Amino acid sequence: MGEHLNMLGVIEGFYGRPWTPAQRVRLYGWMAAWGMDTYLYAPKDDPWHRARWREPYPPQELAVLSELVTAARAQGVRFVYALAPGLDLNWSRSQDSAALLGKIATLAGVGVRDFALLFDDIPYQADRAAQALEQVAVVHRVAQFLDEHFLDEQGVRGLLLFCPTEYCAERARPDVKTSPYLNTLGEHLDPRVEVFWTGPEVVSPEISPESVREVAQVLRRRPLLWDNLHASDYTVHRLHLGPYQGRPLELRHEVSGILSNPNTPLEPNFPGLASLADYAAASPGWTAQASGLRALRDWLPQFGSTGQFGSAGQFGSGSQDHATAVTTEDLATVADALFLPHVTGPRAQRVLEAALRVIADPADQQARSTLLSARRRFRRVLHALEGGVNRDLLYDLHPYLVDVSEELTRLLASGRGGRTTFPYRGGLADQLMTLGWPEEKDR
Ligand code: GDL
Repeated sequence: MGEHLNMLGVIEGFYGRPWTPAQRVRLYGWMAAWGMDTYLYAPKDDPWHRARWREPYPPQELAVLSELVTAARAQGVRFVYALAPGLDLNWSRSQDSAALLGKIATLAGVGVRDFALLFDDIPYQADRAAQALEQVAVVHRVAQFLDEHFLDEQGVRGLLLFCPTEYCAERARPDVKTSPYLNTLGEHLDPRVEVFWTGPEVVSPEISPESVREVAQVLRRRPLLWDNLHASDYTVHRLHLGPYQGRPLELRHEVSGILSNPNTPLEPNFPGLASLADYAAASPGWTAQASGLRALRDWLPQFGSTGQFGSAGQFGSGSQDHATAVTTEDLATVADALFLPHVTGPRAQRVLEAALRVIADPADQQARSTLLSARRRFRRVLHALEGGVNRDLLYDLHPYLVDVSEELTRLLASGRGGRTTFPYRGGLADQLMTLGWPEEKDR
């Protein structure tokens, strides 16, 4: 993980469909290979994690968690269980504190030793300093409870992580430096408790060392980065396959660790997470672009291009038709199209420019061939997956690969007697998306 960070790993912390137990175990395998050491269990829509946090897990669900703790440990990955009681916790009610400690005790009972308390995305109280003090009281009560009952053999307490309600600069009022909420936390929260921070924004295109130093001063500790760079739960239009970008290497000295809260579908997280691990261990001269390409090269076997078919048996010969073998350049074209939240990659930009030229002049052969070549690459990736063994990856990428191919087909047909207008596909959200961008029409 490199000498800079105390913690490196993955948060299952998005809204929507949680990963399956099998997917999580698969993730732990990747993490072990990449030297990542921490997995935070915090799927927003596990009802027992957040909406119905007071209720105990049904035995079957608890058994699943217990197996995951063991599976993570077997790979050298620390399983941190997060509880998110903030939507309706009333700390002055003894029933609520009993429910909260009861929940922690149940998880500790199946082997969890590391916990997190999350207070993101909850209503603000009018008095934010008072809200911070109440959250501190909750965290300290849990810390005391763990100290009393669940120390390890060396008498050491596990990790206690905390996600504040002002978890990025854009949420701080009036600003990071003078926020009563953040200053209260800094002053009162046990210094051993790690505090999450997502950067200047919820999804931060860039995070500067200076911005983190500023919040570290207020919090009186280096924050733990909860990085939403690759998260996709706020849109169905994109996945994020780009590298870990927009974070200078020096940032590693300013944070206590980095945990990525990535794309909702698991499989497409391979390149982004591989690149994060690469960043964590990087030496000067490292570039995100080269890291992204390395990650895509490592991802290639999942597309059936390195003979795994033969050994897998199921699909016969292993002599995959050479013409359909996926290349790193094919994956780079797909990754550039589904790059990062605020930017597409250079290959996608070239396709977009060619598309504009084809619209202006349907006879522009050079532009047409750029579109045809891009479509060939998208289709090659799709066909390899269709015939491949990684069905989850096919299912996860299928809608995106088809979407781009279809649009390219439409553009190539335009001005050639082909059908130039399709019924609007995207429903209301897509139509709304074209509206109301007075300054950034081409976003
Ligand atoms: C958030 C949520 C997170 C979500 C992400 C992206 C934090 C601390 N909380 O605000 O659960 O996945 O945005 O939508 O980031």
